Amino acid sequence: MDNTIHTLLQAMWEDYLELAPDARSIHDLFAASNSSSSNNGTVVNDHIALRTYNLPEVNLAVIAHAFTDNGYVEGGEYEFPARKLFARHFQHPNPELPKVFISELLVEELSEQAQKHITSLVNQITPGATQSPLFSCSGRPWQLDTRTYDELLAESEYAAWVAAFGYRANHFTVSINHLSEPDNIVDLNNLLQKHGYILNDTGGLVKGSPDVLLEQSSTMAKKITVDFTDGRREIPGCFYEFAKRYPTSDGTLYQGFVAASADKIFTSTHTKAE
Ligand code: OOG
Ligand code: NI
Repeated sequence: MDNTIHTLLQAMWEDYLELAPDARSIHDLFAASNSSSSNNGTVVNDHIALRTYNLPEVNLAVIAHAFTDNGYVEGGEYEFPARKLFARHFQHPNPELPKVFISELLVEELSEQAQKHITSLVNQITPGATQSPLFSCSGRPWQLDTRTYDELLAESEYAAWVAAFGYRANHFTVSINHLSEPDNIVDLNNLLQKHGYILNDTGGLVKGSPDVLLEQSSTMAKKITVDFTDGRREIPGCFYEFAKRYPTSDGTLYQGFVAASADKIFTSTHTKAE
């Protein structure tokens, strides 16, 4: 495997474990149930996701660079008008590497006040910092106070999440296709709930269907302690997703995403029910 991308993905996984307190135990639950299969205890990661603002310094294309410089190519594009988001996915010719889903907030569609807040966050980034190959797991490159966070939150949960957490994977995704058991998403959701994990139920636990070639579910991000310039708060961090892909007409598994399902996965980091 390409060394640079391997290093980046490993660093992203380690950073993610800090912000998703349930991730290690969920990973180990599936690693254990897979240990007798040909996968030998490995949990295959279907994709990771990153979030950003569409300002030129940090937009989707800037964040994608670390991946496209290492062999990733652009896949589908997705629009979320109600959330004021645009996204693309990237995939690697090596099928063992996870897909990367990157979204950006259309900042010009927010209020003047929110635009000012976001511009002043982005202006704090050290020039050149985004060029670092590890920028995608560097966390928050700006200072943030609770008033700014609250004002952004009132307009956009996504805007506030990026302000609080910055640049890192907001989720990793267990590939159900590579599990020996459970082999279907309903049994997997039941198993997770039996172990006490809280799942995202926006629009039902299962997003998508075999008809759209992709079924997904996710945990709700647990609250973690975050430092602000004026104190600490408990706010939702990162979550875990589960995906089962179905074959297209040529017999290979569908590799894209489904906007209507993605729209519901975004709520996994929300502070309020939608
Ligand atoms: C991405 C939500 C969409 C998927 O797999 O459809 C998604 C996000 O929450 O940043 O992950
Ligand atoms: Ni996802």
